[in-house]
Amino acid sequence: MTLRLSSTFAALVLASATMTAPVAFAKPMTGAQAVKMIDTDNDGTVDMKEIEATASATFDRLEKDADGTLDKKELKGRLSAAGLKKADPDNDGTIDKKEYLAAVADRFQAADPDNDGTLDAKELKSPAGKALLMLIK
Ligand SMILES: [Ca+2]
Ligand SMILES: [Ca+2]
Ligand SMILES: [Ca+2]
Ligand SMILES: [Ca+2]
Repeated sequence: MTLRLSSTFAALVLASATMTAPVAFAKPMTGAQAVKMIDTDNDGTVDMKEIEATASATFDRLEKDADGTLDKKELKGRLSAAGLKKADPDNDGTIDKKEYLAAVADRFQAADPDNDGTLDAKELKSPAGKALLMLIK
């Protein structure tokens, strides 16, 4: 009984700690944090394969109504109207996974001015890098 009570208490403390934490989450991610999140092989940079894995998981997470495409509502805050138009070559008003990954690849290229096929923390912190992160995080 006592044990149960104290674990309930612990859960409450944990919950309130989490409630005060969002300030940290609300801050924009630093390049280094972004690398850490995406860099599954831990070499300190993110390559297209790692980005694609993250993007693919994000697509599935955003795709709430499971119709196979992301619509304007599902993409809210990630793509501007102009960005959506550009990412939608078949012009059906929604982004399927192929279109999404193509848009991600586009932004990856834009964020990789030294063209070495990987993005380091500095490149991810650039405006193009941020645009990429906004699309896939
Ligand atoms: Ca890596
Ligand atoms: Ca959908
Ligand atoms: Ca489309
Ligand atoms: Ca690079």
